[in-house]
Amino acid sequence: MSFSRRRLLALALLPACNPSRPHEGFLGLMERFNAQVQAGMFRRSKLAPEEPREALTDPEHFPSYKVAEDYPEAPQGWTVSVKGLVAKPLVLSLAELRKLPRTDFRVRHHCVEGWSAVASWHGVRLSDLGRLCGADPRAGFVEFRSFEQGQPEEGGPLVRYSSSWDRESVDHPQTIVAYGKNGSPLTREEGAPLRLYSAVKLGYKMVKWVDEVVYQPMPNGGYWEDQGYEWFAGV
Ligand SMILES: Nc1nc2c(c(=O)[nH]1)N[C@H]1C(S)=C(S)[C@@H](COP(=O)(O)O)O[C@H]1N2
Ligand SMILES: [Mo]
Repeated sequence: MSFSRRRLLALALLPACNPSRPHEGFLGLMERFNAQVQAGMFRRSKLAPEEPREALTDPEHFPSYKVAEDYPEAPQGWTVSVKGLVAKPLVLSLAELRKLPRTDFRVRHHCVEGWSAVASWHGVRLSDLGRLCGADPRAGFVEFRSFEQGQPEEGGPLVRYSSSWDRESVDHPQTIVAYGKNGSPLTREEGAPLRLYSAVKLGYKMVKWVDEVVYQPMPNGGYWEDQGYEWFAGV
């Protein structure tokens, strides 16, 4: 889908949504229809183009996002757990993740706010993690949870940043849990120690500061999805 069309979709959905119940009513119906159309057009084997080295965005000009007041710091002894509808739940340290097969790609990032930028990313394919933990084929969705917390409504409760994904996009060869960017370990701003990165979704689906990956039979929303952002958000 072209960038302008994606932006149109987002714009068409956002302002008209009732923020308290963004996925109900006619727009909710349209969004479910949209998600199905997008899922139907999605091809697991279709790779996003690799960008040439010259296309790399000066890292200083690659924006950095957060919903907490400060960029969160990983707790002592941080691990990521991979669980839910799986045969063998996993709890992995960064050192253990680094021992798993590594995937690298250089692709363009698209934020719903209209900017795009290029970086290279490396980490472990979700499809490899899914095989390692014996993820059940009935788990059609995966929720990624962050240890970062934000406050969607002023004065309201703190909630963890999260996003739930369709399994096909999770198992795409260009979807990884990344521990490095542009050849170096992630910085705190970039989501250290671990973040989701993918060539097939808009920026807000790629959860930074991840500590839980949960295979599920049903989808959930997410930090921005619950505020009216499109759920499928394919690129
Ligand atoms: N935990 C967390 N993950 C997040 C966000 C966030 O605010 N908190 N912002 C999202 C958005 S909107 C984008 S565009 C990308 C930006 O990644 P970057 O900050 O490394 O550029 O992270 C996504 N993941
Ligand atoms: Mo974004």
